[in-house]
Amino acid sequence: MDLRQGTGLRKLGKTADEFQQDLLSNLFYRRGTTVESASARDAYETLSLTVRDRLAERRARTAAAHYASNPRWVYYLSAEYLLGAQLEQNLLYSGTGDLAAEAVKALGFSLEDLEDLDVEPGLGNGGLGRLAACLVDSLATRDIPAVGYGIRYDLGIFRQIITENGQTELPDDWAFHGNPWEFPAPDDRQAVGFYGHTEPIPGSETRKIWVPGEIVLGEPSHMLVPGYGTETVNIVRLWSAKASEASFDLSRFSAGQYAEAVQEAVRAENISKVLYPDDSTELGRELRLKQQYFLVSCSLRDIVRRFRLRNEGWDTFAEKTVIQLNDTHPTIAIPELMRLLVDEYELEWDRAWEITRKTFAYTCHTLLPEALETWPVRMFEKLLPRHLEIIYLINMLFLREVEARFPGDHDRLRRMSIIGEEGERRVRMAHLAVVGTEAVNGVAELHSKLLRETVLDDFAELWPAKFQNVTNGVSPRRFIKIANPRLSDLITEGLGGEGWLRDLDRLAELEHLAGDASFAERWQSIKRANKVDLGLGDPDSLTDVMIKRFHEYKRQQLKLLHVITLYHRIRANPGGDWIPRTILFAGKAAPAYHAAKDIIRLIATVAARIEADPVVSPYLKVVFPSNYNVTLAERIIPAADLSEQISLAGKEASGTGNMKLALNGAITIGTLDGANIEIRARVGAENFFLFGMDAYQAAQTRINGYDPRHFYEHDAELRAALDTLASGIFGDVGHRVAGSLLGWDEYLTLADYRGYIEAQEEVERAWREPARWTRMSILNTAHSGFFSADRTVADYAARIWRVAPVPVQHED
Ligand code: GLS
Repeated sequence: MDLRQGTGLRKLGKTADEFQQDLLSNLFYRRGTTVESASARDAYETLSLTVRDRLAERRARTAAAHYASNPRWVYYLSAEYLLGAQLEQNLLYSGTGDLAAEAVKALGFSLEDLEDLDVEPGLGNGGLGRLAACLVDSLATRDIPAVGYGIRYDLGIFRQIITENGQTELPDDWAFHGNPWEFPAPDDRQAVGFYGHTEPIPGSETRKIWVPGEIVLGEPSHMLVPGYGTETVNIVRLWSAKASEASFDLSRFSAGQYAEAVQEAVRAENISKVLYPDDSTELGRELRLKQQYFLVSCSLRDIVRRFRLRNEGWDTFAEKTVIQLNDTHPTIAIPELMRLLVDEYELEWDRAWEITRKTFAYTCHTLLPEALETWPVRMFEKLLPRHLEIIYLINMLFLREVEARFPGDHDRLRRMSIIGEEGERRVRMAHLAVVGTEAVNGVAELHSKLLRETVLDDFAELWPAKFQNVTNGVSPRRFIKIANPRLSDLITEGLGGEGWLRDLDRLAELEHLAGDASFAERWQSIKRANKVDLGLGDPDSLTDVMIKRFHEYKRQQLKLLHVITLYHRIRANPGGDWIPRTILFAGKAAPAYHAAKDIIRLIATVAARIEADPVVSPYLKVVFPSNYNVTLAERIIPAADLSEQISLAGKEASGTGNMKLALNGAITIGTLDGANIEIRARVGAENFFLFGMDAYQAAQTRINGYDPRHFYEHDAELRAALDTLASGIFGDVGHRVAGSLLGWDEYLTLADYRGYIEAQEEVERAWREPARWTRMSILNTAHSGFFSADRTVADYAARIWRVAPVPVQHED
């Protein structure tokens, strides 16, 4: 199909000359400048537009194909997307990298210069947001009709600066220079209500009228999400809050009350002002709840609008629509869809409930009780009065169902209720999410199992078939092809083509090459070259990386105890045969999470002390680059030898950094937690450094009455490490961290210390045998194919979404 027919549009160029023509034309007509006066930013913007044009053309064909096939759609609702830098990805996916490199030369720039100007939209905190980005990539790659919905925060995750004083946070005005990848779509604007009251409708028991007290506009824009090796281009649609015209108070302005005149408008626009920078913890703030409802209300109206364009009856809605809730953040979508169907479209309650339940699916991303969102009933009542009424009715009918199954079991009713009655009454969003969906999944095998056995056990007993596992995955394009071009080229050569980038299981064929000395030598020299590029330490040292959010359960403090132990050992025997190590920490802590910020500060202080020590510094270097984000991860991961995945078992739902590192040939030292278990099962126990308690032992240790001092008293090296921390040489922060470990040690760090040190000794033994190490590294890559997000999406598509691909035709 030629969509240009009758539009007068020409085909976009395929040759270097034509690409250059397009670039120049964009420079003149869209950027309004000339070759002679083009700045680097002009060149960057122009190149981005030229690449985007090619994707836009595919997008038009995708939309036409979707329209023609009237498929079942996947709508992914997520409060976070960590999309990463766009230029390199879009060059790769549009196949224009070489043309672009040639063409920008004519403007006097290199592609690398321009890539440096490509700012990543930091619209997420960590793993959960990056997972959303990997899944939308794979949805497009698998030709599945899908839209990702999110919020376009003006300020993304804060920029972090690390000094010896720890972490400083600065605002991240990511779109300060504009965002060439985005298309505004003001015509699809939505109005969102908040506050107000409800009024009964005479003669109806279930329908109500909600009269909101505040109206905010949601204005969408979208980013293109191309598939790799296919024609599909899907979109992520992001909502910005805009005040309505009426909220500007002209009379106050005229009277000189400038601040008051815009007060209401500012309040409205604050909704999408900033991403809440917390991860894995509940944040009970009215503005956060407002953000959630804002996302949900705009997105559902958009979904309904798209559905109604086809003039089909509500009977086919759940057939044509599946809405995936990325964690509980968008769970208000359940009562919101009920409200739309019952109040606005006048469906009977039971029919609306049947449709709603069939439409939604919920992914849970945590086991930490403090991360399971609950909202005070009183806050809900004020902000979303109609939704609270709907939740009460859903809850009443649900508890009747439970009562019928388990008559007289009042404790069960109390446990399962959507409303928690202990202390202040609260709405339990995870319960609502389980009750209002057709499928619930965890993100790694252990996580899904623990959900069924602990956090959601009552629900799993009631509805066993509802509970599933879909193990997370990562994008092989971004995390090997783009991040590690040298290794990608070697793999492509070894496998005889690039097919592995769409079928990552094919990496298994590398197993045959693991014993080939010249292949192994090239493998090793690539790792070295990547370390040279990273430039953060001696490229011949063991590069030991712990890159992730800072959280006590992840146990950066355990890694720090290892650092201090090495420090003591080297000082005690300066002439020893020590293996030089570069230990790299990177990651952000939530600004209000003081214990995590203490750990950051302590690491920075210890790093400086080691650096200044002439005895230890030849062997041990601790580096902590600032502002860990997707872009920095893409530089660190290819250079890593050792991947630290040392959370307390039973706490990390999955982890995805663990997958990216293994894929790039880093060997994991880790506990039996999250997806580590599946990584170890695939790469082989002999290619993984295991230590520590498993989740059941950890739980039992707590039950038996854990005493961290016992370990302190019985392990001289551990005692020495903690004494050093507490000695005052690292200031108050050393005291506080040691105090928390010796006082209660929430995450059983001391209990796992000795096992961890022994596993690190095993690491060193393996490192002393380069051939063995390299073989382990190759086998890690070879057996990581399962962790492709393409497989994750295939699992969701087959078992949860039940959707089929819709191929998009090539250009004629
Ligand atoms: C998280 C989990 O903590 C990670 O283990 C998981 O890999 C990720 C994606 O499923 O989700 N949950 C969360 O709130 N932040 C995360 O990164």
